[in-house]
Amino acid sequence: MRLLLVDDDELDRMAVVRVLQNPSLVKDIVHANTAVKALKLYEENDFDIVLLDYRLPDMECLDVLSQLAQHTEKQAAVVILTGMEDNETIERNCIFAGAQDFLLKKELSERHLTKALLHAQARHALNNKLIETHKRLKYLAENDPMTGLSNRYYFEEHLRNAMQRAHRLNVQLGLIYLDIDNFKLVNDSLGHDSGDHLLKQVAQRLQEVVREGDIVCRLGGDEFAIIVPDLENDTAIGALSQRILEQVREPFALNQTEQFITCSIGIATFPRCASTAEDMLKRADLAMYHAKRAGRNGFHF
Ligand code: GH3
Repeated sequence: MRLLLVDDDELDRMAVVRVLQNPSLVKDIVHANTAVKALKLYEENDFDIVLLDYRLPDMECLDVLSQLAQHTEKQAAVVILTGMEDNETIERNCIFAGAQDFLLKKELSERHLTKALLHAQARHALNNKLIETHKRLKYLAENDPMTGLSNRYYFEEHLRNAMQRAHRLNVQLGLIYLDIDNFKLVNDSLGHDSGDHLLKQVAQRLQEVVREGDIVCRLGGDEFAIIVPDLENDTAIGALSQRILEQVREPFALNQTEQFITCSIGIATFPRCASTAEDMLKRADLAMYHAKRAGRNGFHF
């Protein structure tokens, strides 16, 4: 274990070292006598455990904890050391702020310290597992497993936020609604697996054609949407739609043959077309329907 020992009192640090070195609990101990030094060392190194004195001369303990917690890539467990007896509230606050355990300095025996370090590590491992699980669930909730694009749930959330932002900054926002033409024919003639493969390739091309910051989503089936924040004008979104039509018209490799498809696009812009996300989607959907009625393979506002 690599340990960062943070305490401004040298005698207290020595007491910890004596206990730690006795049963060789920890191989490597790095000392810091201020919070600033500790945070710098933490940033530049990898530690398994941080033993942090509750009272430091240059920063509040809770602030140190919150800065440590910002390094989400780090794995260290944090144990607070305190000389204070009446510590219930402080202990609770520290645990909420990210510390894994809390230890009274007067209880600094080999047995207590070993137990605290083991507890801290076990709790930290559990926390990391929870964080990983949460990340995974969030990814599954927001993404389409087949294409890897954002899904409808994420799309609706993001469109709402993007419209609020556009309103705040007084800028325009564009929404492109895209539906592949006669996609059922692909499934019917080449099979569902080839249809899936084609959808994945379309998704990839859409990602390649948009600007950084544009959000491409699969709404479901053969329907896609693109949120275009900071839209300059109607010409810009018309030009993007034209580029998409051209990219989708390029041949796709399927079953060792080249397949040609087209798509229809509906466009809505904020604030001109609608004031809510639901209405924006309806307007873009309606415009797409007009593009289909106009003969497909085109876009419509
Ligand atoms: P139109 O130009 O009028 O939109 O014709 P279309 O054939 O595309 O009509 P429609 O949108 O009704 O058909 C979509 C088809 O997409 C029907 C459905 O079976 C198929 N589909 C939906 N989801 C998937 C999927 O995940 N994979 C595959 N391969 N096909 C799907």
